[in-house]
Amino acid sequence: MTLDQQCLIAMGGNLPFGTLGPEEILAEALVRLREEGPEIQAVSRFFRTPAFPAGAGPDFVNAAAVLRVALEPEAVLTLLHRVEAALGRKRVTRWGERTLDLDLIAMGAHVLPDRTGFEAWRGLTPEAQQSRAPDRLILPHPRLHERAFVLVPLADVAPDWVHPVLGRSVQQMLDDLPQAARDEVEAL
Ligand code: PH2
Ligand code: MG
Ligand code: MG
Repeated sequence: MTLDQQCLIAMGGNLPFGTLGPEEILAEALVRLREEGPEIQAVSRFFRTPAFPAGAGPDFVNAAAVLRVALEPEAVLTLLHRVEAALGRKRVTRWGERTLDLDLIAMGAHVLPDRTGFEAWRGLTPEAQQSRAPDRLILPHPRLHERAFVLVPLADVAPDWVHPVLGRSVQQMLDDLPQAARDEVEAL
């Protein structure tokens, strides 16, 4: 694995932490990330998005960032988890409410664990997605191309990044989504 990768990060949260609201938590997360070492090359606007699945809780604030790091993917994940924990993240329920979620969406054109593993996770039915979580890092994130709350912020910072398996750019994947899904993502 080559080092010095461009990492795409999705950021989100829908619960306060102490006196900080979701927007302030995301801003603080960027400060902490910078302190952890990565160069932050770009940060998107912040967006208000309805919780997915619908009715799962308060609206989220979502954003995206491009980091440059000389780390293995697992080490990037550890770093992201450290910043989440510092800002009140408790891992209780999957897809539940949270103060801060930092997801590693992609590292360059790497596919982890490999194409077959990626395709197995991408192909899960919605029911299986609810009940099964991968126990290892899958890259690119297997749901990224389905989610306006990921793609709209990413289009601010990396519209031309091409998905190494699907062969479509962020902007193309976003254009593939229904207009109604894109309209739900509102810049703050
Ligand atoms: N993250 C989730 C589950 N649902 N919904 C929105 N709108 N934004 C998110 O970031 C989000 C979500 C799991 O990480
Ligand atoms: Mg997430
Ligand atoms: Mg996460």
